[in-house]
Amino acid sequence: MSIPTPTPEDRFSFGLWTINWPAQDQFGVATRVVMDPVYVVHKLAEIGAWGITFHDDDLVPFGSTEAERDRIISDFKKALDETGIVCEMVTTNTFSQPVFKDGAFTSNDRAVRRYGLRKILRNVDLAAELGAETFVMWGGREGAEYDTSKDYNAALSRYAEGIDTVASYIKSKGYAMRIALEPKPNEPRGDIILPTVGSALAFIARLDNGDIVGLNPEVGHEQMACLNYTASIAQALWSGKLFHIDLNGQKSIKYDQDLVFGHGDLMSAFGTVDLIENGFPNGGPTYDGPRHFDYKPSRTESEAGVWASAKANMTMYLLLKERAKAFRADPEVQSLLETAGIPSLAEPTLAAGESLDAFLADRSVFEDADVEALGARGYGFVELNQMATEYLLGARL
Ligand SMILES: [Mn+2]
Repeated sequence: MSIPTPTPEDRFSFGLWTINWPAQDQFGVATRVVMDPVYVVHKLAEIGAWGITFHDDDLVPFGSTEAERDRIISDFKKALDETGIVCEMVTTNTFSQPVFKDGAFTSNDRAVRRYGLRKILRNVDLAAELGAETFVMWGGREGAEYDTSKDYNAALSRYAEGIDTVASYIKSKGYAMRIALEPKPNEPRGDIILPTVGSALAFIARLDNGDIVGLNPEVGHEQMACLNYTASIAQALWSGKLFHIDLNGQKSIKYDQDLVFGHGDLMSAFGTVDLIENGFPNGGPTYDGPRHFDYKPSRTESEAGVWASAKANMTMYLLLKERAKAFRADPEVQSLLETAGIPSLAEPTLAAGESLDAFLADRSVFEDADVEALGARGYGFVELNQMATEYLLGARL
């Protein structure tokens, strides 16, 4: 196995806030300088990336004049044109400034909610101008530290009102763009509204304009809630709502680490890439969107380390992709999948045309069933998983 080289055909994209994070944290000041976005675009092209994404404030510093904003955007567009880097997604920062300390759409202050809505709508226009097809919304400050401080019923209604308003704006403008909500359980708020993929799916089902609202699940965010990222994106796929993905690494339920993809739970990353690249074993909905990384180069890294870590994300993905393809292609694996009952799971439990009466009358199902024999069956899941691990480690080629 050699180290693969990423190309634009792989459709890897990076948030401007990821590689350009100056590495300030709760306990320390920045250890790097913020780079010019034009330089970042050129560097991304150089290392084989395909796309870039940003929050409005990553590109245009908060409080810039209209003239400054126009100049920055024009320079950025020129860099995109020169390099062929695609701006595939845009998102709005409704969490950094003091005005959003209690959230944007769910702030207890109505004037803040109205201000936040305008900031987002202005950014929708910019996203459309740059050709972005996905508009991500991560409500990092939509939440609370204390149950006494938030009327969750009203907050959910205001959240829905906000998302529906943005969605209806997108439709009214005829933009070819979809909204992707990004769940997260906590951080920066003590608890965030829409903490998991499951919560967000239930929320979207209640929206008036939910047809253009889906999800942007992030590896670390699900894992912070001790959930299985692969299973979460699988349910988003099953629901027709996997609009975008944020790949990174996380080691268990602690603060949001934003490590390089695969540098957290490697086995889970293998499962994720296997699903994205190879689809469900029995077929079904697939993901064909960008392979987007939302990681942070560790605070210990210099600029050289920033680009090394950016490359590491892409290399990890390509290595896992190669391993997952080899795993699926092995006839021995196919036979283990058969033993495990994977193909059988795709068969409907009731036969075609079988009535409930006929089912209830079939004594072989229940009354005469050999429950002991059914219980004695081995599924061979461990052998299957060991096989996957051996492929992952390169012990099998
Ligand atoms: Mn994160």
